[in-house]
Amino acid sequence: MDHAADAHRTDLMTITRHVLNEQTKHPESRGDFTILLSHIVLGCKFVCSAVNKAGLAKLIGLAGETNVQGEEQKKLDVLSNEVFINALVSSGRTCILVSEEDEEATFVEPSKRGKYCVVFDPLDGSSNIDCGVSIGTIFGIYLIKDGDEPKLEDVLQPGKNMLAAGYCMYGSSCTFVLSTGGGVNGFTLDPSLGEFILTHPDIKIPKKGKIYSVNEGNAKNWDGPTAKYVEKCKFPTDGSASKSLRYIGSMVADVHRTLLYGGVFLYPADKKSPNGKLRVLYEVFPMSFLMEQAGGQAFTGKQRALDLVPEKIHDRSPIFLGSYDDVEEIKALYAAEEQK
Ligand code: AFP
Repeated sequence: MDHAADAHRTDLMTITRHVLNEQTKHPESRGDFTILLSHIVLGCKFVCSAVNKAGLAKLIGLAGETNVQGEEQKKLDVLSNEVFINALVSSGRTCILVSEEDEEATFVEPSKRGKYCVVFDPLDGSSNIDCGVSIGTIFGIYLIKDGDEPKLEDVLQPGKNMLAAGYCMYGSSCTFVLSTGGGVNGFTLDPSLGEFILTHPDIKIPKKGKIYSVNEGNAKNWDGPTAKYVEKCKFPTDGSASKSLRYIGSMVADVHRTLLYGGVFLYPADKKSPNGKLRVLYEVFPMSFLMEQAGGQAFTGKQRALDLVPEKIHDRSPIFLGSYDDVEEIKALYAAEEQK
């Protein structure tokens, strides 16, 4: 038996080890962020297990339906929200939580409060659950601005103030992608160990991609620059090859592919939805943060996405994110439109 090789195989960079390593770069750190993150990771493992068992456990279905035992069943997105709220509150490190599922922000009771604000979508892409398409959890973390008393303004900060952002994708494997502001790392859940292992260190998005990702069914309502860009993807005039279209309709899956393969993901404004569809705090900001950290860009059609200042917790914004050069092209089309 080759013990040396075995030892090497067990020298795994788990997510906890990775975050503890990062923590040593901040001597003033007392480990609060590490504790918060371990609670988020636990929530993701729980949701991953629930998603995997969904068909069997009959977790899928309308909230309020009853199962054979006469117990009330919960929809997966409702269950996931409860999982994350509980995990975040019990970490003792949070003060305000904003969830896609809850109309109002949750202010953590004083005895359990910490200094972090977490914005999250517990199960994004949930309309895809019934057909087994990849779905995910998206989150962003802010530090409370000042003082001890948390206020709504603490979560109405521009995305560039986020300390960390990430997502967990529940797909053919369970993948956790995280940035704490020093690049992007990807971890894959080893189900036999119950641990996320570093499998994609220092992810960098290709500078230019061959894929565009958009719901083309909305094309008749698009503005000029979006329509021109998609036309260029299909019928390039500079002699380059046409881009491929890939659209899952589940943001985590579409953004994950964009991050790894390059290209652009867009959910633009249109005549029916002048602010687009995606939510600023827990969709646009975390994904824009990751894109920039991976060397890409994120643009709203008017400005850098991370410069936006949300007015309300569920605000929406158009978004174009992905490879640096591809987003640069989109920016040029919007700039040309402005000059008309
Ligand atoms: P659901 O959570 O309702 O499935 O919406 C998913 C989502 O918010 C995001 O994950 C997708 O990128 C986007 O909506 C897809 O929207 P369209 O169905 O309008 O293309």
